[in-house]
Amino acid sequence: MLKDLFLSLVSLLLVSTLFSQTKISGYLQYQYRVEFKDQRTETFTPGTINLKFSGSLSPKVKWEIQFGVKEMSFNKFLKDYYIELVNPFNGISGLDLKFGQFKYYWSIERKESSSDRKTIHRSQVVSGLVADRDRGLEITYSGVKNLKLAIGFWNGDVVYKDIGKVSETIECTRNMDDSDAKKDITGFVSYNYNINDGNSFLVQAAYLYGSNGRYAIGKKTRYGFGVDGYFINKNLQLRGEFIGGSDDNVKKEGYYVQASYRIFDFLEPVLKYEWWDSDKDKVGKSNWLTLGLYSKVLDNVVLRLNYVIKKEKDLNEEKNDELLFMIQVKL
Ligand SMILES: [Ca+2]
Ligand SMILES: [Ca+2]
Repeated sequence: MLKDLFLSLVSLLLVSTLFSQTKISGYLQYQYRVEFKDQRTETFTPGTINLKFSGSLSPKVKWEIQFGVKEMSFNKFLKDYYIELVNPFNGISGLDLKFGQFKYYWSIERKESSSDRKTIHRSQVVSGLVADRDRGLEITYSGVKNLKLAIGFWNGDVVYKDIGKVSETIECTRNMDDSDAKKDITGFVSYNYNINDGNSFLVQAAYLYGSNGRYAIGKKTRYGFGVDGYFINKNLQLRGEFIGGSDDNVKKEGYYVQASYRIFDFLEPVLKYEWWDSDKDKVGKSNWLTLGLYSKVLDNVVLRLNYVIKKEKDLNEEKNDELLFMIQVKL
């Protein structure tokens, strides 16, 4: 039934494409992964296959729908759907309104496209404390030079993966029925400065306050705060994020720092260190060290090779290091 619905939607969009200015884009990923457990596993997996349809109804009204073609669960397959009003009010320039489901402004890593991400995995702290996509409304203001401000209101329902374990992260936040508990409210500020040609830095801060109605705990509060930034010097990129927060009385915290250097397009070594504590009052933290290569072979093709050393601090060490290779093609 879901497949039928999906196929009819895609055909509708393809037909409308023939008669309009709809743009189709997307990407495919293919991944080879070795997990060095007691029993070593080697797996080939199609990572993500995303198909995006977007267009403008007028210069001030844009829309986008994005499907994760491989995702068969309804909570995941419909990724983005939104309408964006660009400068809707004459006299206030730099003001945008966005309604629907999408990645709102919060962390650098969550907002950046997966083909620009230097490592294959997202950081644990970003996966653990920042919703992937959510349903709501975002107001953005970028009318002052170098500065961007955003506030948003979101459904805020969260489902966790590996709940209670040191590896706990957010499993999904999208396509969930609104529990009608109070909305999440987010605030975001970003300052971007070009020092000179090729040298720039960015600093950002974000805050979230809301509730998590999924666990029949409408009164349980949830909050998070984050600071992140990067410095780019032509080929060198240094960046980091710190995020802390809580879900009711469970306090969570983590950060990552990452350095990459582009020797040339084909060869960009990456080093990333991350630390994640899914429950500050319980023993156990997770430390990952990623040694990687990021390689932009052609404009549309990115190759990545990562070795991830995973340490479970203050717990029985688990054998779970990973070797990953991923090819990603942009359409
Ligand atoms: Ca802990
Ligand atoms: Ca380990």
